[in-house]
Amino acid sequence: MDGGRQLLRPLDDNTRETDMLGDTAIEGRAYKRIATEEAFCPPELLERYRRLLADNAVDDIGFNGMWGFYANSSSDRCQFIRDHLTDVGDVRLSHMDEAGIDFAVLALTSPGVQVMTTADGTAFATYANDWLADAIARNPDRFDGLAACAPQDPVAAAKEIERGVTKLGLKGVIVNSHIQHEYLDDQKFWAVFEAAEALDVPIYLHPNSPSDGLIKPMLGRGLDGAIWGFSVETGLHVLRIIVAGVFDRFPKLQLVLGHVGESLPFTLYRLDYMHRASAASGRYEGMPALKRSISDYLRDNVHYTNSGVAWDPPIRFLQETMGVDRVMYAMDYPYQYSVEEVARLDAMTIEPAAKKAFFEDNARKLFKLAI
Ligand code: 1DF
Ligand code: MN
Repeated sequence: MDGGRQLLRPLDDNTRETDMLGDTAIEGRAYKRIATEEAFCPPELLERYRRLLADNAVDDIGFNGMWGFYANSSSDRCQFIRDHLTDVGDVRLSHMDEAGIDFAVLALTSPGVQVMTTADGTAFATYANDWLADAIARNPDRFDGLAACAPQDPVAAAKEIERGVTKLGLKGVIVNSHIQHEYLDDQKFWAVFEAAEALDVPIYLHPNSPSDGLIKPMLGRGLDGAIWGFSVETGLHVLRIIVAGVFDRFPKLQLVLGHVGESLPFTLYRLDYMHRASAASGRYEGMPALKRSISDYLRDNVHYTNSGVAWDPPIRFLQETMGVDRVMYAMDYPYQYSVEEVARLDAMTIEPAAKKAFFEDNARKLFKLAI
């Protein structure tokens, strides 16, 4: 029994009739729609993944499972993903038009170059950023993008971030979570944070499959992917970064988390309580006392997108806990291309100003978009 109250259910609850669809023209709309977690893949990357898989060259259970599927399966889903990841031209633009997406911030699909050798990853990041800059130059009124980098060589990664931002005009950095089972809280990677903070651009900490130490119990029930494992991996990654004291060292640094904060906002109270208790007791060498609480860093050093979640209760909760000015729209194209989800989000029960902040203003400000 629900005590007479109508309980909220995802998917079916706020399904609206198709008359909600079709609000795609910009004229007369109260806001532009800027989508901020939109994946692409140069055909050459797909080829590289196929070769790495055939050679069994990557020591990463998650990569081999995920890209063994996406690169080679003939299922409709995989065909669709491959065709649309590699297109940054007419088909993508027509899908954006169909869904009423005015502008997309593009990022190299997960795990990008992070599974390659250090030399190959460093070289490929440069290639991918040039490829992306070309795509943006062909449609500058529709696309901007984030710079890929290979944190395997943190100093080279920092240089590529600088080139991407200052020479190519890219608007931030994409890191697809773990780097060959290592995490950015390790000080050897901090040149990446230093570059992003100095250039005043955000780092989108996008999911990857869980690292080998984390993935095994997820595999037997298919829970390693975007359904759940991605959030466990990426939520863990951002907590490692916070707990290590990265934001005490880089107080102006901004990260972006998708998927309504990879479920972390719901646990804020307990994170703060237990962090305070554990840090004060000196229980863990790797958990030093910090200047502020975990929720402070999550509120002041992280922006959020709804990517993959077209449901207003968690989005409203995120706005309530993190601030209306920190929550942005993302579709997660082509992994979750859904015109109907745009209508659901248009119909959210939030103030018009908060809706405009969500769809348009926050992304423009954070990524310093010229549109
Ligand atoms: C999936 C989703 C795969 C996302 C991704 O990278 C990815 C998926 C290979 O649905 O399997 O980036 N995503 O961001 O939601
Ligand atoms: Mn994504």
